[in-house]
Amino acid sequence: MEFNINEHPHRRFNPLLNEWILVSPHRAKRPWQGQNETPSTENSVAHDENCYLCAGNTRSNGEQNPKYDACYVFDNDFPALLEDDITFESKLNPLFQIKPEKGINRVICFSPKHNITLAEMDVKEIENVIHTWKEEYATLGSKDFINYVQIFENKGSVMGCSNPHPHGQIWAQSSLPTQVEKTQKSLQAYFEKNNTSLLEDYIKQELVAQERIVIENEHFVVLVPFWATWPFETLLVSKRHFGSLLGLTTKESEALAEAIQGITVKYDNLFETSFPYSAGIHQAPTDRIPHPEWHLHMHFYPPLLRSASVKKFMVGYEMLGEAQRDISPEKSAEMLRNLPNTHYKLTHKN
Ligand code: H2U
Repeated sequence: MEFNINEHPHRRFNPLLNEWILVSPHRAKRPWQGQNETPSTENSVAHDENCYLCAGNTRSNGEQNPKYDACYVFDNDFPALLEDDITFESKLNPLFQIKPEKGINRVICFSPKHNITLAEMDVKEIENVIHTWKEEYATLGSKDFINYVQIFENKGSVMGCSNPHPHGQIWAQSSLPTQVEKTQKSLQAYFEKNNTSLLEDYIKQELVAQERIVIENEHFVVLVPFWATWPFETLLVSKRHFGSLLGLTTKESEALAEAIQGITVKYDNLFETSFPYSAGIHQAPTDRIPHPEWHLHMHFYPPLLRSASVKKFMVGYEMLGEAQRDISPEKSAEMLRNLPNTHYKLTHKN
């Protein structure tokens, strides 16, 4: 039998994380009698008096939000990291390693409107979110104890999001977190060997192949990566090689907003639901060392597999062996690419 990439089980290599994943494209048709998620219900009110993120409301610690009219950022009232200086005596034992970690956690409300998400915001509003991310990256990253700034969004209760109000988080810290350190090592090794950016070389080949591209505009590409783990995972990459949000030109900020709007609209249109995901930006560390190997990109990791209520579980083999996917990245890309670019709520209104 000859190998058929759409039929036969195979493994693919993820050059960013330096690990393999198992692809079982023939398995997407299997019956499902397991858990069904409850698709998110619509929030009809633009201002919810019980929401701790809405403008003018009181948060759970008693502080009051200002009557903001665009983005609003505040220090997380329940931070995972603390800024305190602590003395620590390192006792070297390779099996019991410990290292104190300093950092700052921030919450960013994307809009005062409680009942929308990035998918329903216009390009100008998303550009404003990007501008806020950029400012936070610059301010937090300039602190001497902050060497990395992770910007991300958990969307939907299935992804652990605590509140439907459109918001994201920022965790800034003194160490490179594990996923970022792995990415950094891969980007660096590639750059040292080839003197080019791994992601620039990768998207050039993807643009020729045209098999996994979902959206392309003048400055950004959104694709289902060759090595995608989650069924509808996408990677958003700048065409030009630069390391962080600080490198964005005005035109590129606009193109990034368009790309974010484009992919989030397609996601919502896939199952005509507010599509859950965890998404975040990977960019250069802020450790005051030049990082020519870094290339700005954004990951979208959505959990849904075959409908608004059936998610992919990363359990058993994935926990003990390696990540596995059922639908091929090429099929997912085709499905996303063929979806309308107008949000289904707007289409249904007309
Ligand atoms: P998630 O929905 O992704 O959990 O993000 C919401 C964050 O908001 C969460 O980290 C913080 C939580 O600690 N939060 C506050 O800082 N103040 C509040 O009044 C409630 C929630």
